Amino acid sequence: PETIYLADYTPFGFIVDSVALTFDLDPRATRVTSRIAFRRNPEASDFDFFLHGEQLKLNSAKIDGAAVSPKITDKGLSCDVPDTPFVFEAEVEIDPTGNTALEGLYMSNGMYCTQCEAEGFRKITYYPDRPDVMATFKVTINGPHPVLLSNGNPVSSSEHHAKWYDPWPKPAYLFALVAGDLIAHPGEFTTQSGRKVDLNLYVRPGDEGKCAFGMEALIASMKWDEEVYGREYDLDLFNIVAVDDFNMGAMENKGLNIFNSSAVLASPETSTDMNFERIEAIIAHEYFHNWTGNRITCRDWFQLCLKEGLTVYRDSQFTSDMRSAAVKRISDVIDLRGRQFAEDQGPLAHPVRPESFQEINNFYTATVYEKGAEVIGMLKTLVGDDAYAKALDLYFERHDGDAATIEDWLKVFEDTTGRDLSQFKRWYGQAGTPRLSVEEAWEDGTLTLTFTQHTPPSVATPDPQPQVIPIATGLIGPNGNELAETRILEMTEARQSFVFEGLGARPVASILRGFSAPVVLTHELSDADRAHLLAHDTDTFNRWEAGRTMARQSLLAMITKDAAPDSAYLDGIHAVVCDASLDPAYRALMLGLPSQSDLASALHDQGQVPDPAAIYRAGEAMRDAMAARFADKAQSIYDACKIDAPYDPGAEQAGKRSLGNAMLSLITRRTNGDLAQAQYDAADNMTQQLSALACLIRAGDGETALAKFESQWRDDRLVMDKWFGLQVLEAKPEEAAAVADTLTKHSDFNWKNPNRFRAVFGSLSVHHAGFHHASGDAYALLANWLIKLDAVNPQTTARMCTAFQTWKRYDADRQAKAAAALDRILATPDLSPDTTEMLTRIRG
Ligand code: HT7
Ligand code: ZN
Repeated sequence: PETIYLADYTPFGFIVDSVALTFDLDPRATRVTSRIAFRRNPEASDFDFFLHGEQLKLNSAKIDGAAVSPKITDKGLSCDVPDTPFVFEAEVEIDPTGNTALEGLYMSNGMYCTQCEAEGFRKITYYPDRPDVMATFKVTINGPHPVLLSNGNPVSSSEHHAKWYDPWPKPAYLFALVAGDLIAHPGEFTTQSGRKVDLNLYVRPGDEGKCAFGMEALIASMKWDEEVYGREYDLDLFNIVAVDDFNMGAMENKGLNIFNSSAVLASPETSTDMNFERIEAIIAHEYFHNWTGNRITCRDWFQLCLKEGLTVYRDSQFTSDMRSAAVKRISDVIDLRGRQFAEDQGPLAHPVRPESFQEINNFYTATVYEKGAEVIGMLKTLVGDDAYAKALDLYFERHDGDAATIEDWLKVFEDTTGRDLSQFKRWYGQAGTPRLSVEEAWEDGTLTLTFTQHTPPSVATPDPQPQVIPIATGLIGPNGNELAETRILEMTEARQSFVFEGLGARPVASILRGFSAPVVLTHELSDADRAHLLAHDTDTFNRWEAGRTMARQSLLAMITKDAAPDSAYLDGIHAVVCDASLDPAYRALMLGLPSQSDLASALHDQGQVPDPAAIYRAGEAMRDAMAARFADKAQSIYDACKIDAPYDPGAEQAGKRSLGNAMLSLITRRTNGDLAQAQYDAADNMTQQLSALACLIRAGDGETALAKFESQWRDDRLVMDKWFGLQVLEAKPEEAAAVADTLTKHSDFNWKNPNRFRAVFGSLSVHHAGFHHASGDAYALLANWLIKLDAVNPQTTARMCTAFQTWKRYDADRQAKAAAALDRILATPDLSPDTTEMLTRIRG
């Protein structure tokens, strides 16, 4: 496969003035007729005419009405064209039913839908399928379906016929078409300037009852973007469609967002509180792309973080405003450490803006998205809220309609603040997670903090240079009082000191408040000082972090030294969790432990070989100790979390359910499954039903409830995904692979559906002790299924390969088994380029 480099960017030789497409839909032979107006691009120097096109049957091609015979390869079409403006026309035939890769135009449960990002449009017709080619699209759809949708505003429609026009120039990756027998859940929004926008959420018959929440989330997002970013919606219509077969969460096509049904459909009976929160965030994310991604798009795919990092940052601000900012920040950091830090530590490490790739689909990563968002958060911390707002206003004003770059983005900050951001730019260009350590010196009322930063070299960045690190720091006095306002220490050197003067007694420093930079911090503190922060830190993140650090240190000592669980940690979190004045959701988070893979990563960082079984045992022992420590209060906290009101997915009720369910888990561990069974039987919502079911499985009493659950929910595919996933997640490590294997034989295991495949194998790959079990059974099983899936859906296969990204951390025996699995996949004839690239990088 060809490697593409950022440094090689050149503009396309032609400007596209307009595109007109006609679709004559047929499940096996859809005809796509295109009429594209081109003229030479004055900024280009190469005028060779090449249009991308893959898996297309060309029926005819014309230039200015005269038939031409272009040269066709498996990548596209080229032909001689005039120097003057010209119209290219083509008629191609495509096979939506045969398109199991779910890129381009495909069928899902009898409906037609599209997925064009990143390079799917070339499977629809011949076109310059690159994000810097923007054009207006006119689309005609002919087909025997009640609903025929495309981007923009409707022009006309009659039975079996619809015309659409999108006045906003867009790249082809934002094109969308949907056709089917769908039901609309309507809504309405009036913009701040008084324009009425019609909203619809289209679903398959039977799903009408799961639309209300998505529609409310959309309206809330539209309002928030006006209020916080001054961004107004710009068409008369905004449509969302739910699709069952989808490779990712959702897609921001202009005016016609397409969603994985798991990312939009919700009801209290079938969706958990976490599902509701995720749906709200994804709807917001896709909606926010209308400005950050669509109106201002990316010049090339190396700039992906320009739209994704910013849009993730915006959706996290939205969730913080809609729910609890403290809980959102902690959840985001847990996720970042679990996914992005792992990526940065292994063979897939790459900068937020990569410099080369083979298959762009493999770069929709935690680094581009989540670290990309962290970089924006740091920028805002450094320049301040007002300057951030001014810079964003300038960004929208200066680049509306552009295909922009990270340089453009940073320039608006430089121009509004006068700052030189050349060193800050390293956050975009260097891979790896900086390690930040701090030493303290105390003398005569002066505290000196000396920081050292070091980023481990990687293949992507062999010689990392010091980065700008904003370190939000506070000081907690001996009485637990805050001694000064949080200060942002701006670290730019490899080693740098900061001084706090005029202090009375020696304070405890609260460093990296709010997780102000995506780094691994080492701050040696005495146990008493750490406990002091857990008891008193006014920064909600660092208070939680103190508990988490104590948990990690205790677990590591349990794993490596056979130590007992740290009683100071247990007492510390007991005090916080029993403090009824705190938000229940925050208290529930306090009860979480570092994940087993986080512990493996910490051991690896210390130069040790992690033993997944020992890590698992330590986690179990710690949970037993927690159950014992909370024996006095668990039942009363559980009772206090009961809700005497109809189900509401908002933060307040969700927080209570989260704490109540954490208590249920501790109670079940110490006693038996009776309380869980009672909750299961009484549950009128999925959050409580599913967590009771998990407790029952863990207690060894799950069989009857699992069967009951299956017969209750057999016809609901999203709930059945939970049923499949939970059994793997809750399996004993030695049984996880066998449980997954058995589930693949279930008649409802439709492996071609990405959600169902992920329910089983995504769960297996995050089951740390199960996936890395010494038998190697999980490695072998996943390899078998990845080989099978690759022939059908390379994109989802390639993403699932990340399960193996940490394989070199483990012992020689496990490594040999993982290597054998990887080699077996790599030896598969006709393995897709997507999977080949991922596995070649992972195998190393
Ligand atoms: N911009 C989208 C990313 C995407 C995608 C979505 C669905 C299927 C395939 C896809 N390839 C890339 C989603 C987002 O970040 O909003
Ligand atoms: Zn996005």
